[in-house]
Amino acid sequence: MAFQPIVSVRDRTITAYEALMRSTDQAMGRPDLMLGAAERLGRLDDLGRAVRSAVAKDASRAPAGIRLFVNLHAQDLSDETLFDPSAPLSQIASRVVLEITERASLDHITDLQERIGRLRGLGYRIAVDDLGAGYAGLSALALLEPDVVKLDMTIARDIDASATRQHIVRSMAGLCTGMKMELLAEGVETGAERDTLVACGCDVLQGYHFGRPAFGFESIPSDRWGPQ
Ligand code: G
Ligand code: MN
Repeated sequence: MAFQPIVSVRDRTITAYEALMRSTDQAMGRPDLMLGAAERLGRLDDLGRAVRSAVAKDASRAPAGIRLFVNLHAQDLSDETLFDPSAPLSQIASRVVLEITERASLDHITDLQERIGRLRGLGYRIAVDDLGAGYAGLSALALLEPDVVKLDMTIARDIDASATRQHIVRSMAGLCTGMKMELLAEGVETGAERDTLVACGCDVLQGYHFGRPAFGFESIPSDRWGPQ
């Protein structure tokens, strides 16, 4: 697994890392290629279990008190091992935020809300990933009542030059405050994007500007935080 930092700009601290699967196999260079192969081979459950075990193992090396964000495939929600209290990741559930992407179809999952409730019962928190990229964005909020909302990186891109996207983030920040959800913007690549997002009320950020996914828990270069 590679890990990418998630930061609070106001506090100038790393609050979490997102775990991202990586393969050394040239043909499997990107997660979507690995997921596609697993899907074709009928082995999505095996891949999901391997990812969750690997994260649980790496977590012992993560800085204390730091949360870990772990991506779920929609099909993982139908795998009983995800809900097993003795599974490796369940042991550290209180430190884990499970990301559910609205791009993955959640429609065909029976008892979705009951399943999410069971995950919360184990201590997991829930994030909606890539909000704003798919077709069902806001309905995913109503369906999952997530603890964390991750705005798709298309929202952050050049936001300093887009009054419209600034309005969207301000509105989302208000909505998230009202619903007691944490708002996070992904794909932050420049200082201008960082400063604009913070000014719009989104202080928890992730992106190449702060750190690329790396094999290990890397720190943030001190020049990335911007003006005090
Ligand atoms: O779907 P999800 O949000 O989990 O995808 C995260 C992906 O985005 C990872 O593969 C990661 O390498 C990539 N990523 C992370 N930060 C940035 C960024 O600042 N810019 C771009 N273009 N990609 C990023
Ligand atoms: Mn993600």
